[in-house]
Amino acid sequence: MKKFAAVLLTVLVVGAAVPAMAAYKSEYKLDIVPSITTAWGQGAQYFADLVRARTDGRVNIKVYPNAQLTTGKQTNAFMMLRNGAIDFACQSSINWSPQVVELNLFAMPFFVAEQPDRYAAMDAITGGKSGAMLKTAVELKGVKVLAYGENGFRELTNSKREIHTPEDFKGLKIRVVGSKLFLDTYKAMGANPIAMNWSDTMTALQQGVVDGQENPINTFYPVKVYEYNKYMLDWHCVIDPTLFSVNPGVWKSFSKEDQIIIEEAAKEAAKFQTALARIGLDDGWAYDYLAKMNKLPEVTDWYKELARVGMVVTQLTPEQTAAFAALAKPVRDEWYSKFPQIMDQAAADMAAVA
Ligand code: X2X
Repeated sequence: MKKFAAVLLTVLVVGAAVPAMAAYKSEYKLDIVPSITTAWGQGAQYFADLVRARTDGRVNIKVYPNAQLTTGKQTNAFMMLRNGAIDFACQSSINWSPQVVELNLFAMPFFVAEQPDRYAAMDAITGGKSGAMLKTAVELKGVKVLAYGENGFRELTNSKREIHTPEDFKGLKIRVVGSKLFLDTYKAMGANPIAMNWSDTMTALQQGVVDGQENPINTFYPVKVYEYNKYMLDWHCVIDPTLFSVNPGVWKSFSKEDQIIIEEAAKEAAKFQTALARIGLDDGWAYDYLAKMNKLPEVTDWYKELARVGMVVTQLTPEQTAAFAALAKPVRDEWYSKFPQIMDQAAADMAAVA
């Protein structure tokens, strides 16, 4: 009886100290675009698993792959997350760039790629002042950001030929995400870009509606793009981070304790995802990091693996890259004027580690 009274007292005291909180949902929906088997998907799943384990199941996040929650319309994800139709997301900067113009920064052609160490440059942005400014830009539009993960540097694949010069681009129909900057860039470089959802892309490649697509190796390899596209241009033209994020109302409904757990889990999962996105491409820390976690993926040497599945990988000389960059320059100049402060800060952040 004494014990019961003590418990009751604790409940009353603790109850009085904690403001009334909305009940937790039985499931929180997390949106991603590609399959679970990608680095992107693995990182998102790891986040959900960490949160479930560390909250003793209080916060049950379910990952919905293949853009199920947006019925394929990946560029609607930001609006749906903001209005609460989606609770959590791990989303590419590209898919949010129609709503948050500053996120186009990562898709500026060769902006990150032209740095001496492209991965260090990326980390300098996401971990630096410009990354904080971008986070603020997203939050002002109504979505809470938990961490930056990574989809990766985007390489171009096609079914027709090796590409060395803009001339080789002529007439190639390239699927791009529904983002104006991608359409502008590919047009300027001489290709024929077609905006399309990722969910429709495999069929389009299969039926020859498009000749090619651009995505990180980690994202296109699991869905076997190499069965339709033999050629890959390894030019690292642009990169996209992912943003681990949550609807602000959902966020506020969590206890302080759970918020701390969720934020920490997002940071760890984002790092895991980034390692998976880079392993075999940037062999430094990613390999050691994943080995230590006992989570090395099957493929740890992408160039060997792409050759094994029959892809011809083309790398450009600096002069050849410069020819593409020169054509894309007017596009970069035009888009720079839409968010010059963040561009300047990102350039400074990258220069500091160059
Ligand atoms: O649609 C794409 O190309 C993908 C999967 O990379 C994104 O969602 C940005």
